[in-house]
Amino acid sequence: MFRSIDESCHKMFHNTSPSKILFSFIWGTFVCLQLAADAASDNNDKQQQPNIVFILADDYGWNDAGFHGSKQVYTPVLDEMASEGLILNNYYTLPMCTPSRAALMTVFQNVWDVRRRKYVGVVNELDTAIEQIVNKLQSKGELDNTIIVFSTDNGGAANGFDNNWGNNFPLRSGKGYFYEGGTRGVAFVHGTMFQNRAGQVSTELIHITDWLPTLYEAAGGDLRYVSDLGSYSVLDVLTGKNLTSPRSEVLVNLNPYSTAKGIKVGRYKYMRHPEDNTDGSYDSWYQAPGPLPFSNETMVPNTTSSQVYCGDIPSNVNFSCYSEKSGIDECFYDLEVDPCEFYNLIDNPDYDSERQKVMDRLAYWESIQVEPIYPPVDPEADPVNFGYVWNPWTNDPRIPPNTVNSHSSKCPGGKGNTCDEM
Ligand SMILES: [Ca+2]
Repeated sequence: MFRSIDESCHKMFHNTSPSKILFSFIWGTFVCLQLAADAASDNNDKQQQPNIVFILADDYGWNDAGFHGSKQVYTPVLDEMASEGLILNNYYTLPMCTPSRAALMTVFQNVWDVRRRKYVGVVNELDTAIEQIVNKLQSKGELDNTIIVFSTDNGGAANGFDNNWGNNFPLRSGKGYFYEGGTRGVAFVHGTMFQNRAGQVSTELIHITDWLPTLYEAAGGDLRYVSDLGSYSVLDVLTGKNLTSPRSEVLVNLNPYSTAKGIKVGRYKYMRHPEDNTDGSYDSWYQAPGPLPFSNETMVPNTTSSQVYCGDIPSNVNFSCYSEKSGIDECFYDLEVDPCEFYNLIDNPDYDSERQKVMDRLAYWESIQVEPIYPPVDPEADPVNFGYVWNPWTNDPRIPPNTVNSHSSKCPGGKGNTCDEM
């Protein structure tokens, strides 16, 4: 893994201009991209542009980081970087799409422990790999001119879902669901550009789609070129220039092939069929299995402001996402007072007007929704025709050139199989 960084990104560390982005997909391989040629051409004063290292961790759970108070996962490097940088505590990803349905497993507690321990071990390897990236940047004198972004791609797959043992506790549910455990993600930024906010925790709303304009601006790009994406540059929030996020809402999902939908507007969140295409059996709260901690390692001492506290799971409330009034599986939460989604307010008349505002925003997004392109399965695309390599195979105008729509055969409407490759 380390060698591949060294080889593929050799140029990055020996050339200080223009800015480059290192995308690091942690469970996979490292890819180094020269992105900012456009940004460079916008930038007439030729000031030195930053390197950008974007670390996207797969299915990384809210409760799988020391800086969120995990007593089980040992991430000293991430914790140190997060404490030197700015923790993004109101950050949303997508829930991702339909995972394969595995039969419900009936296993004993010690099997859970073993699997959770394996997961924790992988996270610790991730932590070590990131230390190597940072050390390499430092040894090349590039660290001061580097922006490091750490983000999960969706919530952790908890309690055996997707055969995985991430953890989002106390957030509800996890990957594949619209609940907070599936969408509220782990993230921080690190770098001298953010030194005015070093050691702080941001509660401003940020979405994973905001990285493109944000990093484009950070690299000196002109935002007019990326203004029509439905996303926002939050660079001023990260640098401290303007602490108010331009974003006020997050569209969680609008599944055009079902009635599943979700939106968060300000402090309120509405969902209909938040289980989306899953079988709905992982919609609860899952404590990290096994002892706390697994080892004698010294955990990060003070993470009060970046943790979510909800107390014990209430025993006397109705957890279902269901409206008696409408007879529909729908729910409405006030995340500011109820970040763990215990109390469904969908039928509470005190929230009628707030709920209507949220529904109006959802209706707006539905009105401008574009039909997704899911061409029928084309056997000509089979890699067997191209020496077992995915390759462009068609001039179909619906498919952008030089793309490989490897998902089309697996995700026609998201039913059934997994289409989550990262
Ligand atoms: Ca993922």
